[in-house]
Amino acid sequence: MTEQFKEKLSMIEHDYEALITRINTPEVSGNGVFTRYKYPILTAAHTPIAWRYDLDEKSNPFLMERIGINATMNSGAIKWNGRYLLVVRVEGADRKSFFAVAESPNGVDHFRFWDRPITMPDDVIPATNIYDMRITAHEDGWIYGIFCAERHDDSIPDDLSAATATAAIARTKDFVNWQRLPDLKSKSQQRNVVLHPEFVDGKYALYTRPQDGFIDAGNGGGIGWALIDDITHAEIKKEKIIDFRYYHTIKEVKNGEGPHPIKTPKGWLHLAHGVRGCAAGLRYVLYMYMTALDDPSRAIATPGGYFMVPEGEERIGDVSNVLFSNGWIADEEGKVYIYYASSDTRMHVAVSTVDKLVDYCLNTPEDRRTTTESVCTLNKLIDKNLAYITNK
Ligand code: BGC
Ligand code: BMA
Repeated sequence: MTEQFKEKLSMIEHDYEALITRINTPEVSGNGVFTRYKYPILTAAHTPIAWRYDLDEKSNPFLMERIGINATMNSGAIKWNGRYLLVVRVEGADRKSFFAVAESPNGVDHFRFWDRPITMPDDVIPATNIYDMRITAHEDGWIYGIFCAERHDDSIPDDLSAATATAAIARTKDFVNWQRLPDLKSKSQQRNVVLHPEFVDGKYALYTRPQDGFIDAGNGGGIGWALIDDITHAEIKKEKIIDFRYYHTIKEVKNGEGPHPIKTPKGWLHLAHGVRGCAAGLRYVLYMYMTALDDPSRAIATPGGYFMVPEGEERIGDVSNVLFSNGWIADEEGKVYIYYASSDTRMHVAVSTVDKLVDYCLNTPEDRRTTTESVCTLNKLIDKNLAYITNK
């Protein structure tokens, strides 16, 4: 190895280690509901050097990157053997996404990728692209990953952008070896399908998102719910909408379940994304809702408006104006780590607690869907506060 090559390599390694071991710090300001952390927890630069460089001076004398990594985003999350694991959607410069595990000892920094990406077995008809895995440690003992499998829509051969979205299902015990099950059978296309962690009426339960076309949620109505007899041949026979979309709300155009809901004594806590159209394109924000403990498909709280929106640098990226979350971790002590991606580019964490999120859901006024009603809701709080201040 020449001195020059050695020096360049050691600089790359030094910068990489500095990035991985950078301490993350909570932001001081905020709305009291959650606390954002200062630095993104994963970026393309966090992917291992050995994935990007050919480290052999003979075949790579200029020590250039050979394989470009474009983004690290929409990640599933789970606490596993005391470690915080993300199953990251890594996207190469070639636009193909793949899954890779990144692990942290504390959930907020030191995220380090495992040596290799996941080799996901294909279904009978191989997909062109796979992305956005939701992880569920199910009470049947398996850890499931449900993700979107995208293929060209060959019924429209002349349109190179015509595609189909299907929910793919795989399961694992160690995040290295995955058993691929047949894709979900459904009358409509599906993205954002999530497995509920418990059996419901003795069956597997899925949050679904029926859609008219590849992009268009159309008459799909919103987040759906379906019970599945056999997860090894999953088929939606009956589907009902449990979280509807409405005109002039943050989820007018599309919505989709985030990670699987968190069980609390007061009900199931849900995190989802809502999409609306505007002159700048689609705007993706996060929102929450709660469902009943004895029936996870029955809404008991629907706080109005968004929970989180892109802020600052989060607003800019490959697909700007997007927050997307498909992973969160509720710790033993009631802390909740919300993992979210900004603008299809990088991963972040915000921290809250189960108690705060339940309080947020149960006490945030609903969206009553007109200006008049919103002002009315606002005045109620002002009246209460004015009375409180006068009586003090
Ligand atoms: C992209 C996804 C996106 C979907 C719909 C896919 O090709 O990879 O990130 O959600 O299209 O726009
Ligand atoms: C899709 C999602 C995500 C992505 C978002 C914005 O519909 O499934 O993959 O973050 O669009 O591009």
